[in-house]
Amino acid sequence: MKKSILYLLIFLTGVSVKGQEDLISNTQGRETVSLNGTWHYIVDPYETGFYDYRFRERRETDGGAYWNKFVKKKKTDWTEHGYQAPYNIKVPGDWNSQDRQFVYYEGTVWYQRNFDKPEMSSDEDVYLYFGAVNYEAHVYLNGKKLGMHKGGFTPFNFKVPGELLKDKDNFLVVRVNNERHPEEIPTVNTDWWNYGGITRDVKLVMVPKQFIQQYHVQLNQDQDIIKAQRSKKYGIKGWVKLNEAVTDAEVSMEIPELKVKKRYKVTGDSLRFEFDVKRISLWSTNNPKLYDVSLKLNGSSVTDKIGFRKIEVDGKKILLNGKQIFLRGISIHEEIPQEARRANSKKDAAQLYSWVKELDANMVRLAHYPHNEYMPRMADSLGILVWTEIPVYWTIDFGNREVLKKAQKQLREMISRDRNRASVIIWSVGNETPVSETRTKFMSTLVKETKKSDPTRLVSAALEVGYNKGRNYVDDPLGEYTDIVSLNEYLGWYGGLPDACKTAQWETKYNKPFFISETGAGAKGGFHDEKEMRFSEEYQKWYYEEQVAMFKERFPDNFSGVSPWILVDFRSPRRNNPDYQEGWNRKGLIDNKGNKKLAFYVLQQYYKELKEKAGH
Ligand code: GCB
Repeated sequence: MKKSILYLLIFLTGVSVKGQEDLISNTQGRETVSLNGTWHYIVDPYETGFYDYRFRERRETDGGAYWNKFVKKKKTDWTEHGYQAPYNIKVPGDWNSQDRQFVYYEGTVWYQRNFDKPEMSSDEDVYLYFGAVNYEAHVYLNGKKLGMHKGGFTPFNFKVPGELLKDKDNFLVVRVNNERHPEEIPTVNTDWWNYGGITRDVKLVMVPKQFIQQYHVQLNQDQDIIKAQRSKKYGIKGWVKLNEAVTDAEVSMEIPELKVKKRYKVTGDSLRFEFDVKRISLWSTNNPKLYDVSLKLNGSSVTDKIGFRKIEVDGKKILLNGKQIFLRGISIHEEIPQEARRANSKKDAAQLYSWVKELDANMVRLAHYPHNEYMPRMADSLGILVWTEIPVYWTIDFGNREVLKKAQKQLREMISRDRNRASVIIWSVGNETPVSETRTKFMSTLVKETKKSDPTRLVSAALEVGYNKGRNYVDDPLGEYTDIVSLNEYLGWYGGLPDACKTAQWETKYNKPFFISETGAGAKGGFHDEKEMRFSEEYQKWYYEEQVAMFKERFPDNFSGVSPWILVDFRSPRRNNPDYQEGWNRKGLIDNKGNKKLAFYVLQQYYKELKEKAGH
């Protein structure tokens, strides 16, 4: 073997690579059959389909169990459940927006549909893949339970045992429950709507018995990117994880545009690789260049589009490809306000990003949970930087080890799904968690785990600001662990009036980039009055004017970006002012009918100026 090849190729057995072990990443680059469309449902607030009249779990073959199909053979046969029109429900989609009876519903709904066996060869397996189900999903096929998943915003899949799959009319049932619990993530208390249902795509994924389950292909983040640009020699580094251990198999990787064609021998269930290439057009906000990448195990392939970039912190600055970047951000909930529903499609993502682009933002904070995979994918192709986070929000049960495990699982699922997205530059481990020793231990464990699992990005968390007589400071001990110090501030809304910004002092004890992960004020779209009038568009405009002036004049030199709260009004059961809110958080720069409020233009102006100055 040539020395250069030896250098390029490190094949190791049993290398432990970090990911959510059983998740199949990048289903968009694989052979799939969609199970989206019209399903049937049963609303089951008493969970009769799951428990018998003694409230014991029903046995698998129990005819009263809602996962079992009832076939009437003679007149005397009877049942007390069934799936048929007009009990139709759209998948993907939250149930709340599909029928008035569901608006506030929190409980169990059973979903059902039939499907035929997809065309596949005898050496293939089928997996059932769910983009997300909020919150708890129990999945049954032809009367057998395939598995259970908790966590409303991350994907999961179950292998379908070959013997279970029939050629025609496979009877698929999902028991979905969206009740809130103190020991779950998020916990009982949030400032967003608890949309229930199968909220994201469902598909069958056909893969060979042995296949590439996950992979990571990215620039070696240890290299000096300026030097690499000068010498036109870039290191690419990553790993491949297989669904099971193999002996003496071959993994190949191709990036045709970069003339990369590599072959690796693999024994075990993973391999790491590292090689150099000449001339890469680096991915950036100005140049969202994506390369076709294909990975093959024994001839069966998964394909992706990957951008290569380096994101790092240098003292007080954030650098993208070695150049300082200011994050002109905007926070987003995964909602289409005009229809008071969860966003769930490519079209919805395009709608949200068209507003982001109009604002001249270069970054989004996808709050407060991982959004649909369409969001980071589209950000990749639009050149928008992404902050994505897990719903460790407010008062999680930090002392509970089981809760920590649930947070770690959601974190792994988020990272496993999105680690190949160049746009994703920040993993966030939570939002406004109240400072205590127990909480800091919990949160710092998540930060450390994130860094171990993916050292190619920055890690943060939205912290709270301490106010003391005009002096605003950040001394949350979690700031020791994060790469950038981010905080949510509402000076002029929750505290004082907007002109308090004129004299506010800002300090942080951390010599790290300083990021405002939220700032905002409420305004009902179309309501005009004097600027002192709360909830008027004028008040919100005033708030933004004062905030922007403060950013320009009074912020510390490590100020590296801001993602105001929030792009559009969103539903929240906590917001019950009958004149202005009626169940909506009104801090959107765009109202729930899609109309821009006055403050939109203040932020837009600020971002235009910043863009002109920076040239990107
Ligand atoms: C916050 C929270 C966010 C709320 C927002 C508000 O600090 O992080 O989830 O929606 O304030 O509107 O009060």
